Amino acid sequence: MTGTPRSIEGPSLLGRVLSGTGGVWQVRTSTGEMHDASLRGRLKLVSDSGVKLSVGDNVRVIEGERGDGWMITEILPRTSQLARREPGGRAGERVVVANLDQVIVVFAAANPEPHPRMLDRFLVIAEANSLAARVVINKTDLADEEEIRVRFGDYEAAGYPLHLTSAIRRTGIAELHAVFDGRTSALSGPSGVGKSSLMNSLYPGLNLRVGAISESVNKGRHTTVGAVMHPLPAGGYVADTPGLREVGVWGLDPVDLPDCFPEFRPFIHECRFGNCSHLSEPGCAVIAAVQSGAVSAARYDSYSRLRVELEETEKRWSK
Ligand SMILES: Nc1nc2c(ncn2[C@@H]2O[C@H](COP(=O)(O)OP(=O)(O)OP(=O)(O)O)[C@@H](O)[C@H]2O)c(=O)[nH]1
Ligand SMILES: [Mg+2]
Ligand SMILES: [Zn+2]
Repeated sequence: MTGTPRSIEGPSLLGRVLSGTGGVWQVRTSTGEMHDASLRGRLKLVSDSGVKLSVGDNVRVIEGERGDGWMITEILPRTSQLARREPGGRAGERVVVANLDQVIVVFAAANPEPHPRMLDRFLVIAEANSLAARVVINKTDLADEEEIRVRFGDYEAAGYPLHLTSAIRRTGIAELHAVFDGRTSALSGPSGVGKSSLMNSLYPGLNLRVGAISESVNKGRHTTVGAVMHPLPAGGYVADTPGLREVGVWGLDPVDLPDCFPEFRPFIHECRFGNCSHLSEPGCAVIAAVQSGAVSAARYDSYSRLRVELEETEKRWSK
């Protein structure tokens, strides 16, 4: 519709925003070059009325004249986003990464001990943003494979692809190429589970920092460190998304929570009451499904805890 905007600066290039630091954005152009770019003044005005630039955005950039540096002149429409609702109801949302194809949630089979209730929170964030999600259990060298499969069987039953890997033994790594290559993925999971190690064994050139360093660096900081996207050699990107931890702060509307548990979906419209919270109402089809074993009691336990938490948050916000 708009075509390539022409101006005295010359034609624009398409690019992807990989990170942002204090008003300067690192943009990778379609030709593979990296440029530091700032938002053109006119776009800043537009962004006040809603569209805020985010890591992952596809943009047009031009090189300014007289050594002005590179400028972002246009933000292209998004196909998806990972966003949190801001406190204060309708005040808007903060986009953490734009144009994601999937969320990969990594947990360790041991060290740190996996908490499935925490895994559920990561998956809820993916579902709330309508993003496909997968589960990777790393450090399989530290536990028995059969036990791991039983332990995480609820996720396969709920429809999430489950991958078992050991970054150290390099098992299960090759099949991850089919998962990451050519797509934009957000990597999430607790600290120390081996996310960086996995990426390094998949893509040796990536050289992500492994070990406790990244954690200690982030410890004293109160500002949320933004997402950073890494281009992959076979095409695609992987985004490191710090802060993807506490589902409460994502500000989900409690009534949207049941739909964030895919295995509940066949039941949530079968309850006696249309506005059933699936916590304690008579004639609740979700509770009946838990009792019959059709839905995992552990996953339902996560649901009920989160539901209560989100109702509390909602009350605090509306004050
Ligand atoms: N036994 C075993 N140890 C692993 C494996 N993968 C990673 N580790 C170790 O686990 C520790 C943490 O690995 P990282 O890759 O830094 O973990 P991370 O998830 O990136 O952690 P953060 O960046 O803090 O979020 C390191 O000491 C790794 O050597 C594995 O498959 N098996
Ligand atoms: Mg790491
Ligand atoms: Zn119900």
